[in-house]
Amino acid sequence: MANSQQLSRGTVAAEPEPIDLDWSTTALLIIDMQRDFMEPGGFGETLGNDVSQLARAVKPIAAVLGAARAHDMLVVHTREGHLPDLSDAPAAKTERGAPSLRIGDPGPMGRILIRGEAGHDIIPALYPLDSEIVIDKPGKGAFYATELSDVLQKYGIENLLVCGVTTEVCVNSTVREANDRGYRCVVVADGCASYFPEFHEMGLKMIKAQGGIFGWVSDSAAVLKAMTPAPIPETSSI
Ligand code: C5J
Repeated sequence: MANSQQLSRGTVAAEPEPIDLDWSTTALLIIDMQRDFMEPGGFGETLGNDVSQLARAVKPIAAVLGAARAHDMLVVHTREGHLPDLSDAPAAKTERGAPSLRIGDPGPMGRILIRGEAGHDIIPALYPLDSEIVIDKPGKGAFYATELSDVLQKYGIENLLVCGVTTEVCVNSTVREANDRGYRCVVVADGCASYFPEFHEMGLKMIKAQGGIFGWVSDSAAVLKAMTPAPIPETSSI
């Protein structure tokens, strides 16, 4: 719920430069915080990744999510995954590489990366409220073959705070798509993670280089500070 101390705008410390945001036209976009990427036995692990690398993003995202909810900000969660008949999964994706299980194969959390299976769902710590929007996407970018553009236009969104996994894949793909569509993207660095720490670092550098070629990079502390009203100074009665 909104509270009387709410700020309508805030300046977020970011690189390459601070950015002033109107919270009423800003949405929080949380990318693919799904069990399939975060937990053993899911898609991420079938690709040979150490899924524990992603856990560090959960607390910072939870903090930003709490602030976004307190500001009545639009919150959009995405989930990567495919229809049970795999009709939206190109062979170029399903046949690639040599994973221990392929997309659609049965695994410990249900069929790998398939909508409706336990592994496809968002982790309990960041579970969407009924009032929040969940976008199911077949690709890496959240705009491809989804209703995300329509949703953001409907709510008058101009700015996106972006968190999620993985930094260099679905977060980067989505930020690039959003940038081309005219959205100002502020990526929350500690609210993103990769199975490869060096890719996380480079993924963020690619976004903020060249004067912010795709967007801005900040962190959860700076975002929370920008969303918190400064204390009112005490006035002396003398
Ligand atoms: C990947 C994603 N890494 N959500 N998906 O395949 O980044």
